[in-house]
Amino acid sequence: MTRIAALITAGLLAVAAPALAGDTPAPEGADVYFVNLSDGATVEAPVTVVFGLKGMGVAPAGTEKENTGHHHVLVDRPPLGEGPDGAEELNTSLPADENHIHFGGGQTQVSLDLEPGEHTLQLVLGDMNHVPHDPPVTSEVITITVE
Ligand SMILES: [Cu+2]
Repeated sequence: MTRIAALITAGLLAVAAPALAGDTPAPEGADVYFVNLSDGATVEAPVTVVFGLKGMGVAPAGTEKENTGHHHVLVDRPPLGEGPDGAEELNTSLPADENHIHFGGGQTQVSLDLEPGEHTLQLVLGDMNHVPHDPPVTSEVITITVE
């Protein structure tokens, strides 16, 4: 490949990448929030977490429908956009592991069996492909203490 062809290919990739993900729009005023927990709360395990959503609807993962998404709980990790991959994670499917719990069935609450101690929680809405919306619909990060 010539140098010029390589540059053109790289340019095309750079232009194409953002369109592949993170481009599901969220309506103005959309918000996700903790219904039953507040920052600094002390609770007992298992911890019931109820997800609140306004301005959008809940739909199972894989559902292509405007202004919908499914819930995720981020546990004990930096706020979305400040993880190891930085802002890149705003355009990427959320991983599925103990720090990123998906509710692809459209669930609106969970009972978390957290170890005693301090934990941080954040709610993040994801689109049909588990990618945050544009702009991302996220709650504040709360810190709770599990007794
Ligand atoms: Cu998901």
